[in-house]
Amino acid sequence: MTPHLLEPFSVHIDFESGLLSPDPVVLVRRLSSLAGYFLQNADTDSEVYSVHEIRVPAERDHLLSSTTIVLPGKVGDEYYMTKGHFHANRDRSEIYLTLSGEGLLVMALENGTTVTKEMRPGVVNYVPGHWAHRSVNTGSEPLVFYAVYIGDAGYDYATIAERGFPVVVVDRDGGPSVVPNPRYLAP
Ligand code: S6P
Ligand code: ZN
Repeated sequence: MTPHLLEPFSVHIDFESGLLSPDPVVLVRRLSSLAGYFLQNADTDSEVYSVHEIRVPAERDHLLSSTTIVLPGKVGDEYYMTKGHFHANRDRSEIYLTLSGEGLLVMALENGTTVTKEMRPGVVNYVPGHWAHRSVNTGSEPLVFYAVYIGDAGYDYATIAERGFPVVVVDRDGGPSVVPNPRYLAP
């Protein structure tokens, strides 16, 4: 397919809030849309995170990018986090640049191998293809990061929804601890 020929454009990102202007596509995830992702059930429908995506066609020749704002909070002792996904086109890689807040980026291969990296302002995390990725806010302020990914990366949420991640990030004595996920279904 011939890629769309776009006009060059610019977007402003507020590094503190993660908000974009002009006119991003905004997706808000609340606890009700994350049922089954946390070990415990939530008794509210609070917002957990939002994604603010720059409008570009989802094609191989373009770079999609977005900010994600993960709010501070916990369900039980588990920190607020994104759903997490593999890319539908598994080999598509991605870059995360943290703009504010602090957290952990949990990455896992389908065979269960897991790597966890710190997210803090100024840190670039490289997520190679084939690694599922989930961002966890371990701080008391919003975790804000900018992600850039190959336009046709796509999303496979189903594998994580069914199997979970091999580890979960929980509050132990006031700080984050990465522990095995008792509900993980190994391949
Ligand atoms: C897209 C990229 C991010 C996430 C966002 C929300 O490839 O990894 O923009 O979509 O951080 O996470 P999730 O797992 O709900 O899509
Ligand atoms: Zn991704």
